[in-house]
Amino acid sequence: MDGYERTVDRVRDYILQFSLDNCAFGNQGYNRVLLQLFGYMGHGKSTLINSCKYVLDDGEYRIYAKASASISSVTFNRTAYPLTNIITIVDNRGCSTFNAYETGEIYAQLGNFIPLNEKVEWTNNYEDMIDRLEDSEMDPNFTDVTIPVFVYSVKKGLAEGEKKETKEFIDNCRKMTGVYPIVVLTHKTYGDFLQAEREFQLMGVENVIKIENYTKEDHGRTQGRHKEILHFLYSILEDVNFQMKYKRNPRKERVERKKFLLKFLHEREVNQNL
Ligand SMILES: Nc1nc2c(ncn2[C@@H]2O[C@H](COP(=O)(O)OP(=O)(O)OP(=O)(O)O)[C@@H](O)[C@H]2O)c(=O)[nH]1
Ligand SMILES: [Mg+2]
Repeated sequence: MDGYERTVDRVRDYILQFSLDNCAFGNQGYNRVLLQLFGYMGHGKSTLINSCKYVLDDGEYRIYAKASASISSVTFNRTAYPLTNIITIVDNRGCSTFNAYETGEIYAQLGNFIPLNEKVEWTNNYEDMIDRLEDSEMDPNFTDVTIPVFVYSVKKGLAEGEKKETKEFIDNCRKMTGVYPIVVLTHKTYGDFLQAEREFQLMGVENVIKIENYTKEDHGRTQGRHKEILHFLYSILEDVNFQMKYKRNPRKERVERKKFLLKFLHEREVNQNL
């Protein structure tokens, strides 16, 4: 076994065996790490899930999350895929833009106010949203450490209009979850990933991962691609370890998130009626 294989196997084992119980103060009431994907349509969210499964399972390439080249959305449901006993990755419907319809829904998802495995609708209806928030109190979820993951293909490059909405969105994701989203740049050999990385760093993003996904058409294992995917998951767990070094209060965090969300929805409603 050469040095590379040893490293890959070691990192994979670390990820597979990761447990929140081993964090500085134990699990503090959390029992799952939830990687919540979002991004524009067709940028490689579903494909990223298949890449993660491929690398972690170390078997045949299988399609778990349906992915294809299309000008319209492929994914409409928010589906959860367990990667390990602790880590679950959640596919999402792609946004066409990041306006208040889409972002409101995503903030609610990030705060765990919306159940998993349901169809995602972008709605601007204030009463509907408030109803759903109230429903979520029936069975409140405050046991997930949620990590937002923004998937962006470098094929296109960020347009000026997109930069502004993306920056605002990234800031709000942080308010909603306490962490900056991790940015995963896909199609890295199809555009200027250095430029894209810089733009996201200027928006405050601390962790930008550059990958070339394994796809249905091209999934011949390469050392570089394996390492990139493992690095993505490993760096998330590093971040989780860091956050869990401090005392947390899951119930209180949920209340803070709810306040933020209610304020956002209220402001959105007011602006709409101007
Ligand atoms: N070459 C290459 N192709 C990719 C990469 N990531 C995704 N693709 C391809 O891009 C197309 C769209 O990928 P999806 O994973 O369906 O994108 P999505 O973000 O899930 O799209 P929606 O569900 O519609 O929002 C598919 O044909 C993928 O095979 C990548 O890193 N490199
Ligand atoms: Mg998809």
